[in-house]
Parts: sequence; structure tokens; C-alpha cells
Amino acid sequence: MSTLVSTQLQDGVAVLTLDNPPVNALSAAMWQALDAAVTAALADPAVRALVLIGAGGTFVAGADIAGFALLRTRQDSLDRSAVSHAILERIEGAAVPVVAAISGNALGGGLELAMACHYRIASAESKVGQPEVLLGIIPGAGGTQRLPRLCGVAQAIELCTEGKPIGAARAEQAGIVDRVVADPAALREAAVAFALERAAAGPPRRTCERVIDAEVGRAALAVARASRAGKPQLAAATSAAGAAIEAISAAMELPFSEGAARERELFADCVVSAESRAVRHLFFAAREAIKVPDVPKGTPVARIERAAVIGAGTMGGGIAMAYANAGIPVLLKDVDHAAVERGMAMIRKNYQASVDKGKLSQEDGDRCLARITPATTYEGFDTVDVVVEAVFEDMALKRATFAELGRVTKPSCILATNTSTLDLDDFGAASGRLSQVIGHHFFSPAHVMKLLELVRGKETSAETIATSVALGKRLGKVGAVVGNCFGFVANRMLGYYLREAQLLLEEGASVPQIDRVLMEFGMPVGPFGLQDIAGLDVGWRIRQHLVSVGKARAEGPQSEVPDRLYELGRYGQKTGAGWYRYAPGSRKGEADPLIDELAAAAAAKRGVARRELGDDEILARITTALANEGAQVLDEGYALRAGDIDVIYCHGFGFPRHRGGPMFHADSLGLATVLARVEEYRSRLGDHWKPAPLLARLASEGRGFHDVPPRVA
Ligand code: 3H9
Repeated sequence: MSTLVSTQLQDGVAVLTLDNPPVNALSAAMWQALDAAVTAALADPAVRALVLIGAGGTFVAGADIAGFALLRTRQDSLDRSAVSHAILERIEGAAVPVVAAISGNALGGGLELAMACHYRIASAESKVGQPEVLLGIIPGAGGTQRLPRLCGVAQAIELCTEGKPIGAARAEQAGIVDRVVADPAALREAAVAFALERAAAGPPRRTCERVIDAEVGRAALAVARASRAGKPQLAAATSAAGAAIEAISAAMELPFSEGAARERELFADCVVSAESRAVRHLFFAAREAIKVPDVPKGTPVARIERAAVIGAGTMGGGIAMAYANAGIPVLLKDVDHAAVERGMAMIRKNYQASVDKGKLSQEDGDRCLARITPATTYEGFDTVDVVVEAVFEDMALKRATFAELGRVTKPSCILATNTSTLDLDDFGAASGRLSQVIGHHFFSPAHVMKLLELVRGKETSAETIATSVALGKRLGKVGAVVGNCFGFVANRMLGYYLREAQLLLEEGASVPQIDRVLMEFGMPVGPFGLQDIAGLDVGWRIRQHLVSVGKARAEGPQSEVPDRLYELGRYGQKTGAGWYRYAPGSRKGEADPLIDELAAAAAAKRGVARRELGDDEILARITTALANEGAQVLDEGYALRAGDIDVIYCHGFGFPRHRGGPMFHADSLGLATVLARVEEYRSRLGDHWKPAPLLARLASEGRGFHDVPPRVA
């Protein structure tokens, strides 16, 4: 008998425990074991009911996502889905009641399994959902057919197109779950009692036999379709959401078996799509990016109960909010009362805005705010477990701050810095505790943006890294551990991305054209719009610092236009003009002929003949610049894996997830194509377009960036 599903008989109830750590995913072997165990239990005349429960405190987190890589053709996917459907139909067809006992997560195929059971009992902390859309697919085991029968079309569309799970209480209200038990430890006993109760009550109730209210359903479908119409970028990025809507529509219009057949077709289309391959890659890449070969599993992780942030500016305030939102009390220190009060006012405003928009209840907002304590001295810093320094990017100031932190914090305290440009080994040494110094590089706004670059210095200890990884997860961030080079991975690559956009501008493309091309590709904002949001003064300060240390942000020619704009006081949205002009109070940029004049003058100075540039060249040059520099970062070991770079660029700068990140995109094109582009640009534009040695090597070997194993330190 398989160990994946074990059966115990208790008071006439067969309790089937699904045990496939860590999340009881439904691999092909698990489906088979489940089918065999159900068939055996149903054949036993002593069995009056079945309970399906998950081992390890969780039900089932869905189909085994890694297994989708084996579905190479549409037919493979159709077959896979047909097998799951058939097994679930056998469960639903059982003559005795089958109860799903849900704790932890019932997601994707896990919820589909639970819905094929006749009844569902859930512990209060558990969550249910259909997150397939986040993997570029739709539920493929009857979810789009059974869910609307349980909770109605509108709610089913929300769950299947947004992918966000809901808690047990909401699931009970919606009709997805029949009963909620407060204590997860009591779930099994409660499920057995519930199963016996249902067995005594008569024949089981089957979800597939329920009827959907077609009038209400059609209205919900019309709303869903209308909200997607006219948004081409939505269609491109999430065609799976559109497919889910179609499958739910089939549930309403067709008998169950025909609707199920339609779901299988749509599922198969999605699984083999490039979009799904890309987002599935990112799912695993995000989980790999926090694994570091010399920080093994089991490395001690310190408890973080209290935190402090130094610097109450935009970044510091956002970081304090990230802590408060995660339930961690935090001191927010700045030099004087006025500075810290400015920060607190911004924080209060942010929470109020969330309350006003209905994203947060007033009580939760107040609770979060109460966790942030303003400070103007280091009093209380001896009690905190982590400090995040977010003062100005000034080496002397950072050195002084770390020297002070070495004195005022307890010896075990982690000393993190949010620097984006300075060498943390340099100023961190002033603390006398380099093993606890690490970069916690947040992205603005820090309480919203998901990426957290964790920058290891030359002496950062394994425990400091492991604790930071765990802390990042607690803060709800997507972490990636990187090495300490200028700009780390995110901003280093951004330097090449922006430089290429600026050179294209000098050669004759326009700001709106370049931004449009990148946005059509799927970026949320183009490179120039992005700079106008971040502030051109920020880039100018970075360039000044680099000049002072004899370096450049990207090797080779630099456009002088950003400096001209800075000199004109055009810092972006905040000054009403940058690469675009902004009407008072507006964030919508208007093209400004002055930019073209500045670009033409800069081109003349560099001897560049201006010409019309096509959209294809713009996109190819910018994405190739990213891939080539990414190869360099990977070769130098500042990123451990190509996937780490993908995670960083997607979560830090909004590289379209359905394209899998800059390195995945390059692999999809084929590195021979990417290399040929670099060589062509080199011959046409100059030696700064040198192919990264790793790119050249992999291309000649017919391999991709993702074939490179992570470095072992
Ligand atoms: C589906 O069900 C399709 C069906 O409709 C069709 C059937 C025909 N598969 O996230 P964590 C691994 S599609 C394989 O760090 P947490 C994960 O890689 C699926 N592996 O933990 C990691 O491995 P490692 C729909 C999976 O506590 C480990 O488990 N379901 C799967 O922060 C721990 O994961 C989903 O999309 C999986 N399904 O979060 C749910 N799930 O230790 C996806 C996890 O080697 N999963 N792993 O790095 C999640 O959202 C989160 O993992 C979960 C736990 C919330 C469950």
C-alpha cells in the first residue's frame, strides 16, 4: 500500500490521510494512491463514510506544479486533466458520504478535490482558493464547474480570476465550506462526527447535481467580461483569467459533463502556453532565490520581536509600515522632532488612505499605527532584534550611524542597511560587527513593493542571512539573496536599461515612443516615466557619487541629457517636469519638444547621426542590454542563479511576469539570437556592446542561462 495515502477505520468511518510533504501536492502518484485508497474504502462493507484529511497540518496545496513541465503537448494536458476529472467523479459518485477535512490550505486541485467530496469541514485558520490563474492556467480538475455551483458565478469568477485565497469563515458564508471548527487539533474528530451525522441523514449531496441561477450568473459574467474589454494589456498578461471566465460560463450554460469537457480543453490550452511556462518558472525561482548553498537548511534563525528604523523619510517610513503591518513593533528614529513627525504624518496619511479605500479596517489601521513609536534618540535600541538604517546616501553619515549602532544595540542585533549604492562592508565595519551587517534593500514604496534584496557582505554570517530570509517572508516580501556590488543586482541592471533608453533617444527615438514600446511589452511604466516618478535628482546624486570614486554606472557612452534636465531643475513629477511635462496636480506626462532638442544637441556632440528607429529595434536593444548585463552579474557571482535575476527584475521593476523575467525571456529567444544581436550592435554602435563571456559561452554550447547551476560558495 502506498505511503502517500494511508487509511484508518474509526467508528465505521474510513479516514484517508494524504501525506506528501511539504504541502501534500497532487502528483501523478498521489492521484493514483488516492484513487486506490478511495476504491478500497468504498469496497469495504464496514465503511459508512469517508473522511479525507491532509497530514502535516494542511490539506492539499494543489496539483504538483513541477509536474506540469512534463505536459509537453496539448494532448498530454488533456489526458492529465481527464484522469483527475475521472478520479474526482468516482469520489463524488460514492454511495456513502465523503467529507473533506480542511486545515492549512485547500488550494487549486486541493479545493477541487474538496469540492468533489460531498461535504467540507474546515478549521478556522484554513484557506481555500483557486490560485491557478497566477500560474497562467485555469482549474483543471472541475474547479470551474463545481465552484459556481457552490458559491455562485460572481464569487467563482473572483476566486478564479484573481487567484487570492479566502479564509474559512468567508468560505462558509459563501457556501464553499459547510462547517468551521475553531481548533485545528479537533478537526479530525469533528470530521468523523460530521461524516457519521451525514451518513445517518440519507444519501449524500453532490455538487455536480446543483443548479446555477442562470439569470444572476449571466449578469455576473457580463460584468466580468465588460471589465476586461478594451484592456489589451490585461488580455495579453492574463489570458488564463479570460479562459477561466469562459469555463465558468460553460458551467452555467451546459450540463456538468459538457462543461467539464470544455474546462479540460481550456486548461490544456493554458498549460502549454508560453505565458504559463513563464509564470511557473517565477513561482519556483522565487522559492529558490532565498536558498543559499552555504546557508544550509537548519541554520539557526534568531527571533525578531522588536525592530527599529533609522531615518523617517519616504523609505524609512515605508519600512516601518512594513514591520507594523507584519505585527512587529518598531521604533522610527530621525534627528529631531520635526523630521520624525513629518515621517509619522506621511504614515498616518498612508494608513488613512487604505482605510478610506476599504483596503483596511479602521481598527486594523489604528493597530498598525500604534506599533510605530517615533523616536529622536537611541533610547530603547538596546531592546530591538533588528535595525534598518535608511538615512541619506552619504558615506560619512552611514559610518557614524553604524558606529553608534555598534554601541547602542545588543550584541545579537542584526544591523541592516537600506543603502542602494554604497558599500556596506565599508560603513558597516564601523559597527565592529560585520557578521551581523546585511543589506535589506527595499523598493519604494517599501510597504507595497514586494522585492527585498538581501545583500550579503564579505563577513555576513549564515545566521544573519537565514534570519533575514525568514524575516523577509514574515514581512510579506519576495526575498532574493545577492552579493555586494555597485547597485547590487536590481539597480545595477537598471543602470544598463536606462542607459540604453537614453542612447536610443539620442539616436532619434522619442521619449513617448520608447515608453510606449516598453509598456506594450508589458512594463507598468516606461523607462522615462519611471525616472520621472523616482526623481531625476536621485540619478544625478548617484552619478556624482560615482564620479567621486572614479566609476560609471554603466560602461561606455553615457547620455548627457539627464544632467541637462537636472541643471534645469526638471526632477520629474515632483517639479512638474522631467522627461515629460506635467500639468499642475496631474501625473499624466505630456511630450516636451525640448527633450528632442537636448537629445539632438547631445547626439551632435557625440557625432551620432540621428534617424528614425523602429519599435522592434528599441525593444530588442533594451532587453538585450538587460540580458547581457544580467549574464555579467551571473558570471561574477553577484546573483546565484538566472532565476534570481528574473525574480528581482519582475518584483522590483515590474518586468512582465508572463515573460518570466529578463533572463528567461533571453532563454526563450535563444541565446544564439541574443548573442547575434549583441555582436551586431557592437559592430554598429561600438565596443560597449561587448558580449558577456558567459553569454558567448552558453550560446556556443547551445545552452541557456537557466542551465547554469547555482554557485557553491
Ligand atoms: C493546480 O492545482 C491545477 C489543478 O487545477 C489542475 C489539476 C489537473 N506543487 O511557498 P512555500 C512547494 S495548480 C509543487 O515556500 P509557504 C514549494 O515549491 C496548483 N510544489 O511555503 C516549496 O518547495 P521548497 C495550485 C509546491 O508556507 C514548498 O512547497 N496551487 C506546491 O510560504 C513550500 O512552499 C497553488 O498555486 C505545489 N502546488 O506557502 C499553490 N506548493 O521547500 C501554490 C508549494 O523545495 N503554493 N510547493 O522550496 C503556495 O501558494 C504556497 O506554497 C503555500 C505555502 C501557500 C501552499
